[in-house]
Amino acid sequence: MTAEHEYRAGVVALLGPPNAGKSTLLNRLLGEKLAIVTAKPQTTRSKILGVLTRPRAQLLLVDTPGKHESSKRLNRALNHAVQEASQDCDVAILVVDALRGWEPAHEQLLAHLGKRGIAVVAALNKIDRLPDPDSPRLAEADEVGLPVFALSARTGAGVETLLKAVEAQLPQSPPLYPEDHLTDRPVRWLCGELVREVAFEVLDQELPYSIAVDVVQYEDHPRGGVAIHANLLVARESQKRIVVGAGGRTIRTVGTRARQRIERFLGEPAHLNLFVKVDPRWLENARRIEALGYR
Ligand SMILES: Nc1nc2c(ncn2[C@@H]2O[C@H](COP(=O)(O)OP(=O)(O)OP(=O)(O)O)[C@@H](O)[C@H]2O)c(=O)[nH]1
Ligand SMILES: [Mg+2]
Repeated sequence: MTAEHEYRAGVVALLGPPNAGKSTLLNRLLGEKLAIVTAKPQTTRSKILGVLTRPRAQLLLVDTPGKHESSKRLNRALNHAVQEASQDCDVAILVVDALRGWEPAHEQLLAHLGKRGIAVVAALNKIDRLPDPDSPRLAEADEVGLPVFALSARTGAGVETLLKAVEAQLPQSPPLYPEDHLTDRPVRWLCGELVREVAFEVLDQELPYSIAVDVVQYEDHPRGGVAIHANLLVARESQKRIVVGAGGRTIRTVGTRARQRIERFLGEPAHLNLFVKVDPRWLENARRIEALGYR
């Protein structure tokens, strides 16, 4: 058997600035929805590992939060997740928004990865939004000598080419997870993420970034399916009023939609109870941040 027929496996980190499309690309690569995606930056708050098993290679894909400048404790936790991911990976995919181009965050990430000798490729994402799809501009990544892959995480165009290139960079290894393994995240946590996703959608412009979902109970329901009790944590009383809405209308909409999404995800009935709680210090409270899985 020649070397090129050996199986490969390793960790592939998706890195880049907020809103570049890392989570969309993760979901596209997996063909499943693991990470939540919204039009707002700072959507992803913790590392998520998704397992993609292919005929010749297994990719352990790590989605990360966008890289941030601020020193708020939550942002420090986010950046810590980025740092960890970029230390522990075999290949890094730097995700670039084709409309925004190469940004300082890419430069910082690249410097960090370069020091560790990690293989890096650039994914020029959102080419479906370029006026002229034949002329994706990624001069900077080209100049720093990275292989560049123009693609659209939304449509899937160009994604297979990227995958092949990434596979080729992985170390030879047998698969590291069983073939049917999808993620290291508990289903309970993923359900909380679906609630957070719906809250982002329903509250749209009004939503404070300082919202978190804490799944406090997740168990079999006596009449079948699962019973989930989750708290939506906000920082202030005024934010609670927004999330609850007039006569509780907003939180009911969130609850209904989230339940439907959870049922689709689980493939069984869900009984979802949502409560809105004011917890003024959660943003600054490291223990809570850790308890909520953001580290
Ligand atoms: N048109 C288009 N939109 C995309 C594409 N990929 C992502 N988006 C959109 O870009 C926005 C951000 O996508 P995310 O996947 O949440 O970005 P992210 O890099 O994970 O963002 P953070 O988690 O906040 O760092 C969402 O509105 C996506 O629907 C793409 O290929 N084409
Ligand atoms: Mg994300």
